[in-house]
Parts: sequence; structure tokens; C-alpha cells
Amino acid sequence: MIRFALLSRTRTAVALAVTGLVCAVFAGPAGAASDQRRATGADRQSAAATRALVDPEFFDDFNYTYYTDTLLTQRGWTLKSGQAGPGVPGATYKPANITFATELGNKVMVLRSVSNGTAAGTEHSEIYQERKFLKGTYAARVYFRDTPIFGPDGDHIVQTFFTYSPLSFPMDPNYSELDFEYLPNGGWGIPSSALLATSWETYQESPWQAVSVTTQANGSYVGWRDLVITVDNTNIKYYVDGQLFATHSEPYLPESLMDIRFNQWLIDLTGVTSGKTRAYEEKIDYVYYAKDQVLTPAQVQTTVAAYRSAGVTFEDTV
Ligand SMILES: [Ca+2]
Ligand SMILES: [Ca+2]
Repeated sequence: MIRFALLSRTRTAVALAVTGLVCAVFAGPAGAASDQRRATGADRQSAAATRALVDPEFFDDFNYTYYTDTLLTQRGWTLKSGQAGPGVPGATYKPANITFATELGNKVMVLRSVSNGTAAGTEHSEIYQERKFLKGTYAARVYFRDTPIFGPDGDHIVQTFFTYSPLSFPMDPNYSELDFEYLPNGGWGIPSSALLATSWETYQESPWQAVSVTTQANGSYVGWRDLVITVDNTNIKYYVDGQLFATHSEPYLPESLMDIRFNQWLIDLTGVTSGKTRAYEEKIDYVYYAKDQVLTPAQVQTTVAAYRSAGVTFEDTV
């Protein structure tokens, strides 16, 4: 895990610089922050039919009390702990940095990162699910934040929603990873805020080589965002707030079972010169996966609304 984590930081940074496979760069988010969609009666009626179609599926509304809630591990979640990557070498992943708050009329998960400008004083957060996901539809509602909760601003923070399988050997073609990464203060040579969607075929550490493709949109994505990734036999499609953000295809289609991850971490310590402590937060309302079914973002919203109207905060039939 530690080895992967350290590699992940390096390869991501280098991939952007070396492979340079940015297939689209466009202006920042269109329109205002996304509305919180609410299902109508008709939505709920159609939701039952939709849900019958998409089983097996995974849904977690993150209705937990604390990071030590035993339900988290019972339901397949791992909270990364200790010195690990990705991010600043020597920084620490702390499960206690993952908390749960009431917002949007329900519980949301909060990932906090803290830094005082030193590696020893830098804390990251990460949570990941079991490895059992491949083709189908992945979705999460995520809050991207541009400024610290407190303290000086400017760190090269990465706020993510991604899927991942370990690399078995260098350039293993079965390696699989699909990333949403938001950089509120830039990083990896990007001067300001940007949202990245990256699909990986494979990589090797030494000498560095990566086969990946990134779609980059410059601009602020602050606020709640509905993120969807669909994977079928032809395409990987990334959607933000219902709008198609990126389409990637072979050789980037995933071949191996992946886990689902959320993390927040600092790329480096060059963004802020101050030694004052600062903290950043990414929030996640829910995560959803439908196995082997490509759903539209609207169908995802309908399905989530159906779970909520039924009072279901967790389901796993994958
Ligand atoms: Ca929730
Ligand atoms: Ca691959």
C-alpha cells in the first residue's frame, strides 16, 4: 500500500508533464453551482422500474456517526492510516480526519487535510471500498472547496473521486484506474484551479512510462458537483452535473476489478510559504454504482432519490 501510494503521487505528476495527452482543454464550469435535484412523484414511479433494471448495485449515503463507526468496516470501507502516499512524502493519513456532518438534509462525509508547511505537520485523508467494481456506472455527489476552512490559502490540494486496481508488474496492461481530480489551487504545473479526468491503461515506475489520457478543464468547480463515470465495452465517459466532460476509449478501458476511492491530499508544500496551520475539506454526499449498466446522470439522480424516498441509506448487492 505504501509503495503504491508513493508511486501514485509520482506517476500522476509525471504523466501530466510527459504523456501530455490532454485531449480537451476548455473553459471552466458552465452556469451556476448545481441545484440539488429533487425527485417528483413520476420520478419515484419510474425509479422502481429503473432500480429493477440495474441490480446489482452499490449505494452508500454515508449515514455514519464517526470514523470509528463499525458499520464502515462491516460495509467494506477502509480508512487509510499512517505514513503513506499519495502526496507529500512523510505526511500521515489519519482516519480521524474523516468525519460526518448533517448537510443537504442528510449526512455527508467530510475528508479533511491539514498542514503547517512541514511533512510531519501534514495530514491527509482517504477512504476506499473493496475491489469488486468494473464496468457499469459510478456516481458520487462531491463538494469541491477552493479555500481552506481556516489558515492561509494556496496549497496544491487534490480532491478526488476515483477507481483503482493495483499494478501487478511494470506496464501490466490489466492495470486499471479512472480518476476525477480537482485542483483548487493548481499543481503539477497547472497554475490555477482545474478539474481533471484521467483514464489509465498502465505505467511503470522506472524508467518512468505511463499510458494514460487526461481531459483538463481550467476554472473553479467550487460547490456540490454530481460526478458520473460510465464504462462499457467501448467508452469511458465522465459527466459533471449532467454534462459530458470527457470520453476516453481503448487502450484505457479498465480490465481488472477496481475499488472505489475518495481522498484529499497535498501534492507538495510549495504552494504556501507560511508556517501557519491550515485545513482543507472535501465533502461526499453519496456514492453509487450500477454493475454492467450504463445509466444517464438523470437516471442516477432518479435512483438516488428512490433510495431516499424509501429510507434506504445503504445497499450492496454487488
Ligand atoms: Ca448522504
Ligand atoms: Ca489497463
